Amino acid sequence: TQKKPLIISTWNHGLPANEETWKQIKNGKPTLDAIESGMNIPEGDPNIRSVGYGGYPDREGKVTLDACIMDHNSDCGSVSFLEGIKHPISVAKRVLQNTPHVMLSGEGAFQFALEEGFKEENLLTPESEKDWKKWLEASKYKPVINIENHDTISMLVLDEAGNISGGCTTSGAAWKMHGRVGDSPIIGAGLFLDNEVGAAAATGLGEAVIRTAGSAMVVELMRQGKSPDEACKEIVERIYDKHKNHKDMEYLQVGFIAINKNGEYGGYSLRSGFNYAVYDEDKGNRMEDAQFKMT
Ligand code: SD4
Repeated sequence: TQKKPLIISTWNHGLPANEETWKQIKNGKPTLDAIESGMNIPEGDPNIRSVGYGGYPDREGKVTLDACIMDHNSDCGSVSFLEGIKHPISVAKRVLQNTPHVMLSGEGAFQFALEEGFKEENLLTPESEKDWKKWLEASKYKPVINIENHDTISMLVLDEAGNISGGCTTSGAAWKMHGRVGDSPIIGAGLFLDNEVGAAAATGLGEAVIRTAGSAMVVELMRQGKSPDEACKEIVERIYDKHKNHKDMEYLQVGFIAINKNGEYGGYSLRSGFNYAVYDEDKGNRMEDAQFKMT
């Protein structure tokens, strides 16, 4: 079986992202550029309310974005709490390539984006503004589980050279506090990889993923010999144990995807309803359902 390349992305919006990334890899584009182009699709789609343009705003009506990208050399770039820029994954890639740093945040990330030639845009669509005004009537923060089968898009790639890279992009939790940063831009939480072992990425309630260093742990479990499925399951079990008496439990959902160096992949979530898009030579681009702990 031909196991390379292999692309795996979270949720339904992973399908068009995988499609574009696959095409670019096959055309010989650098893997990071291919990841960027794939993830730009859900970022730019106003109907995807959990990523980029059209994403749900925070409680002040501001759309603030988190994203990161990481390559096989363990180089990474990340932006958090970024406003006014449609494609945070692209800014994250520039942080990786054009700065001595890993992470830029807020106003500084925005200024950097402008210097890199990105243009300021209003990311709050009329639909999201309407939903925000409706939310304001009660102003209750209660994250929705498996938000319309979207949430964060995380993508992991084993490329034709056998190298591993990945990315993650989101508008974060709807109606979050202004300034809230989730797991998605945090290397080790929303995304982690070690080119000698494999890669993992998360979706769901970022707070729970940060508390447990989720993606980094999945990679370490694979290093110890666990399969991607087993490693994702073990960290989800751990997150459940840590949260079963926690105030977040009521709306807690987390899901992980993982790949290893041998081209094996897997995923696991706390609650049912999590699926991911997988693209390989054998079976093409398709959705697969993750195993889960509870409904
Ligand atoms: C985050 N994992 O920021 C992301 C996506 C999300 O509820 O909105 N979760 O926590």
